[in-house]
Amino acid sequence: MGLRGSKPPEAHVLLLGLDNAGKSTLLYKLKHNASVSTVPTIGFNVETIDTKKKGKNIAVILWDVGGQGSMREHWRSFHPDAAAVVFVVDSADQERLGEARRELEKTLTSEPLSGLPLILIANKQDVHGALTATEMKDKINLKKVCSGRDWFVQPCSASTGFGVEDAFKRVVQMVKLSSEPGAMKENIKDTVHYLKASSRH
Ligand code: G3D
Ligand code: MG
Repeated sequence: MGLRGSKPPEAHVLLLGLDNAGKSTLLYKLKHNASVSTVPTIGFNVETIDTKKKGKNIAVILWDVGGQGSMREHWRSFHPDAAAVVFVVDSADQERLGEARRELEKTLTSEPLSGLPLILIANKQDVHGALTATEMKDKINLKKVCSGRDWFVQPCSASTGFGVEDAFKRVVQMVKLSSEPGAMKENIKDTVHYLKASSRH
């Protein structure tokens, strides 16, 4: 709404991670402060949250692209406009930690994401036996994986809400605002079109 040019700058944030990590739960907790029962995401969920950064209005657009294998190839299509990467890990699922780490490394080697800040969400802290944020950071060897970029590990429970606001504040603090806010790039539009079409089936 409003006059062209009066729109606040937009920051596109990719919410990535393996399936079942808690991305969709986190997104809806953040947006609606609600526990929505999630189904495995086919296609994507996107939500805009209006907030302020250094006293200026900005719109944070969170893209929750499905984490399942077949969807992962589409992550790449969302990269060019990204201002930050939020990578969600299930801290209680140590069996898949190696897989999560490999996926994270693969994601971060993507050229359009080079130098972007990474916020790692050590999710499901409410589950007994979950790795702490520090344990997670060490097991993933985050310092090495994230060399050349800002990074932060946030303990969180998307179910209870613990750490959710802090995670968002950290994202806002760390996002790099594009000098050209506004329109999505063509390839993102194409991807959105594709995903909408495929989720109808
Ligand atoms: P995804 O979008 O990353 O694939 P979802 O993951 O948000 O769909 O969550 C997958 C499952 O993990 C869901 O359970 C969800 O309720 C649960 N979950 C997400 N975050 C947390 C958390 O912080 N703590 C706990 N205990 N569970 C969480 P179901 O049973 O619906 O599959
Ligand atoms: Mg999901």
